[in-house]
Amino acid sequence: MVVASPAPIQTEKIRDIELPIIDLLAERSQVSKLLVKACEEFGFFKVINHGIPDDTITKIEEESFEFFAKPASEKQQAGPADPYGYGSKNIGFNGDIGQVEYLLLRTNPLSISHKSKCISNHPNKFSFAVIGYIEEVRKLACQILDLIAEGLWVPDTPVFSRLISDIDSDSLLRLNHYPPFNPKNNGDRSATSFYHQIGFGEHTDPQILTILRSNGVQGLQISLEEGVWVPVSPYPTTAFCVNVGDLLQAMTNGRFLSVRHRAIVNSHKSRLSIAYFGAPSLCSTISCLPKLVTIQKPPLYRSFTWAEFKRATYSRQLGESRLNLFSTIDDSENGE
Ligand code: GA4
Repeated sequence: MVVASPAPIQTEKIRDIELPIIDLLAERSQVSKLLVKACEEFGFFKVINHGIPDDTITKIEEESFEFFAKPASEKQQAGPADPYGYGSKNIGFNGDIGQVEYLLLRTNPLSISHKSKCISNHPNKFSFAVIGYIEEVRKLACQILDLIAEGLWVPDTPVFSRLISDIDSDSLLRLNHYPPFNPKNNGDRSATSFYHQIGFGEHTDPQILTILRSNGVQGLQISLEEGVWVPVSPYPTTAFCVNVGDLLQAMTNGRFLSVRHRAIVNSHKSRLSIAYFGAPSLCSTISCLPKLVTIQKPPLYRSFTWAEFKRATYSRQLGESRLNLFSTIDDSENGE
């Protein structure tokens, strides 16, 4: 969910914290343990030695910058975001306002080849860079999910990765461009806009796992405690930032945290972030893993399909009907 207006900065606390940095080349059982701990304590962590070639990252970054550098009228040809395609300022269909422009794409290669015709003057080059990146990042997401399953001692190791490897997976790729923001040039000196400018309002990611790459410019903040925002350092710049999504929180029966986060615009530099959202197919049923349900820890969530949950999350933002998929079993039995 994205919240429309952020609380003024005076009432917010900004605290520094170091997210765990996990070396994927370290000893396997050690890596699994560290991943589980990070998902439980922070819902966010960074991975290094991830094996994604520099060239794959450079190519997609170059294509992204080339697109965002185009005149507005040309970029509009890839929009409006329906929700896929080019969007500017509006997040979601008619959601809240953020100082961001973006391209939201399905990860299906056919869809990318098709969409790239209105995105780039060299569509083959663009789709080659994007498809290549998605393939690498999806493999990384699967590797992390398998390690997490091992760390949880779940007997069926591919229980999470299978969902995002599905041919009909609803995974997404989002290229975000946050232009620099100069407070002096901003006529509106209200408390919020004077001190910081929201690029993307606070929300949790509804999918399973998000893999984020940024161009070394600070902007991401996470909130582990109500009203306390923690800036995530962009270092090491070679790392990928990974976060637990709502579905992984539900599947782990609340053991893992899907943490609220937001993006702040930097006053000096353009920030580019590339987010891969690993999701199951729309018809997949999501349930708490039996291994994580005990008498002491009864299921916190009822089973639901990704389509149901996605619709509820998106429509909540539009202010439409609210399906309470995160209601407890007790609540639903009480008809609440
Ligand atoms: C947050 C994660 C992904 O960026 C996203 C976003 C989506 C959108 O931009 O269309 C949402 C947001 C995200 C959650 C609440 C709804 C939907 C904007 C919004 C207001 C692509 C996603 O899947 O959910």
